[in-house]
Amino acid sequence: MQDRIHIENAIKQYESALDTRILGRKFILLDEIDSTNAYIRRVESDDQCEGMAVAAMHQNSGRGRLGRSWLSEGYGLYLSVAVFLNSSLLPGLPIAAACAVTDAFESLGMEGAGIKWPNDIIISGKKVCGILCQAWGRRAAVGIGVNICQSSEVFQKAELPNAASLSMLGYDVDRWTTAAKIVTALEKHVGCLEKNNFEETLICYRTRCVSIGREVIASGANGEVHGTAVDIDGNGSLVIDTGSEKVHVSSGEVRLRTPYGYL
Ligand code: BT5
Repeated sequence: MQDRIHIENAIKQYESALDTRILGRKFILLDEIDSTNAYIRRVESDDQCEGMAVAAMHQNSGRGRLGRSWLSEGYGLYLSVAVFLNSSLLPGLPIAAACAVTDAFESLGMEGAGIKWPNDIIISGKKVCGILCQAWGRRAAVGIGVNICQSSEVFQKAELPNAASLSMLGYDVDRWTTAAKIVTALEKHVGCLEKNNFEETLICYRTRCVSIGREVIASGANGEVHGTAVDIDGNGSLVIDTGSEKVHVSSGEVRLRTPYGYL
C-alpha cells in the first residue's frame, strides 16, 4: 500500500512537470529492473514502445558505455526514453541527450553544468550524470543516470572519486521533476535533429562542452590520439588538433589534462 502511494505520487510529480507531445507521455515507473535501457530493448511491439519513458527506483545491472557498469545505488534517477529515428540521424542522439540534460538542469536552477565529450555531465569537476544511447534498428534507447541524492560514502565505497550527487553539490531537486524536464528538453533537441535544424543543438553543445580548448588523449580501436580538442563537428565528433593534423574522433574514451594528470 505504502509503495503504491509512493509510486502514484512519483507519477503525479512527473506528469505535472512534463511538457511534450509524444516523448514520455507513456511513462512506466518500476520498483526494480536490471537496466532501463534493456527494458526498452525487450518491449515487443514498436507501436507500444515508441516515445515510452521508463524509470526505476533501483537498477541491479546498470550499464555504462563500452561494457562498463553504472553504479545505481541509492536515490538516483535511472531513466530511458525510446526514440525512433532514421539510422543516419543516430550519431546526433548523444549530442541531443547531453543538451537535454544540461537544459533541464538549468531550468531547475543549476548553473554551470558542463559536458565532457561525448556525454558525461559535470558540475564542479564531478560527474553527476552519464548517458548511454543504444540502438536496435530504428529503435534507440536514450539512457540517463543522474545522481540525485546519494551520500559521498556511496561513491567512496565504489571507488568513484570523480562522482558526486546533486545534493552533495548543494542542489536539492526532485527526481521525477528532473526526469520530466529532461524528457521535455529531449523532445525539443530530437525535433531539431529530425527537422535538419541540428545547428542549434550543436551550438548549445559546443557552448557547454568542457573538453574544447583542453589537452586531451583519445583512445579508441585505432590507438591513441594526443592533442588539443578544438571543436565538435556536424556529426558530433570531437575534433582534435595534434599539431600536424585535425583528427575527428567519433567514439571511444577521451581523457582531459588537469593539473593532477589526465582524468
Ligand atoms: C555512462 O557510461 O556514463 C553512461 C551511464 C548511463 C546510465 C543510465 S541509467 C539508465 C540507463 N540504464 C542503464 O543501464 N544505463 C543507463 P560511461 O561513460 O561508460 O561511464 C561509466 C563510468 O562512469 C564507470 O566506469 C565509472 O567510472 C563511472 N561511474 C559509474 N557509475 C557512476 C555514477 N553513478 N556516477 C558517476 N560516475 C559513475
